[in-house]
Amino acid sequence: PTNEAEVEVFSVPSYACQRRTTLENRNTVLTDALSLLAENAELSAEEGRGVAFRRAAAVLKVLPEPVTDMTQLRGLPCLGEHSLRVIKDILENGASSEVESTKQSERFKALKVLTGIFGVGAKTADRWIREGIHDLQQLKDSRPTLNRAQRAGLEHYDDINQPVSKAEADAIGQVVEEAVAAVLPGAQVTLIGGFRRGKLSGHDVDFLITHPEEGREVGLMPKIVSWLESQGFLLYQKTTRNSYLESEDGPARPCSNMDRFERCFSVFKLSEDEKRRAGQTQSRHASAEDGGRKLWRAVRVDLVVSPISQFAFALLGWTGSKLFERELRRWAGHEKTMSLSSHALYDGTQRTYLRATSEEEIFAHLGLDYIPPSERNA
Ligand code: 8DG
Ligand code: MN
Ligand code: MN
Repeated sequence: PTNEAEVEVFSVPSYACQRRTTLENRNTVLTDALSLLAENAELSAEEGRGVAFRRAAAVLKVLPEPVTDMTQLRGLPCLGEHSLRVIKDILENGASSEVESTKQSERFKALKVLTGIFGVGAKTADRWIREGIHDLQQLKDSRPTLNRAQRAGLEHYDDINQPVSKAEADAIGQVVEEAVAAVLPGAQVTLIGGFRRGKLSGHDVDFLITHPEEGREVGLMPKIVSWLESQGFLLYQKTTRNSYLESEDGPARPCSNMDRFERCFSVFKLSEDEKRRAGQTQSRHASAEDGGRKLWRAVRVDLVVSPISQFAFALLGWTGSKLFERELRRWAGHEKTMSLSSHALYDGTQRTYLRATSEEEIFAHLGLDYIPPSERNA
């Protein structure tokens, strides 16, 4: 649709879960700027501001053309005063002064470097910064007490901060398939997270594991982890019982099989061997040139086990994007009086749990058009 001035005017629904967001983005300059401000807010314990910037960026991601004029943004949802100011600055001056000064700021740079250590969150990074620690050398020199995750994070810092390719994700997928087949034949492995949404690289690789027979998945995670450990694939792992009660809000928790949902945060050792076996690199023999060259890399891998009865909810909940998930839950609560988690969907009006065996059914329960994973890149 066009207005009298022949300026393209776009119409966009307000919840990200009502929109189709592919990886094609005609406004990366603007969305990168807003994402950086979102990241800075999140790292500064300003979650509300972070979400506001994320929502604004997500609206720009679905526009079919690059924005060239502020009038094109009239009537669009989620664009607050602050985000509009940033966009205007970029359209008029080629850059946003706030974004540029944030990028240059010692605090932001330090927060990025320190939270780049696996196991270090914004709170720990902030404490270190207040103690005068701004980079990895200063951190190492100050000999702080680190937990096991942080020690692994520091040791494999460069690898973990290097993006994971789809080929590497697939090679790890083959190893996970092998592990699962060895400890529980019939169990199924599904790639989730960003790679399921079609991303070509990611910060980690995420897998969801289930078994078609309810209950067979109980105790599965420790077996998978033991197998991987015995084969030398794990540089670090921490398995947690599902933190359902602590982490999920609302009543979306069916009381049975609550403790069956387990997750494992790990650092995987991916060697050239696995990549080769996955058919991705030329077959080659070790040579003198390999002397001193590292023939493996560390990769962050997340594993989740769910009972088949909750599989659709887990699949939907772990495919992301994070903003898409947040918006689904907000839609459920605010528009439908329902409560959605990665375990269940509770209907507060009917006071009952709504069953689903597929993501399509969950969208239908929520009164939303089905959005496939490749269009959940909000
Ligand atoms: P990336 O790794 O390529 O950077 O992107 P991603 O795959 O989208 O991000 P992710 O950080 O690996 O998260 C994948 C999904 O998992 C995302 O939708 C959010 C979800 N997720 C967590 N932690 C938790 C949690 O504790 N509970 C639940 N239910 N979901 C979670 O990351
Ligand atoms: Mn991921
Ligand atoms: Mn993850």
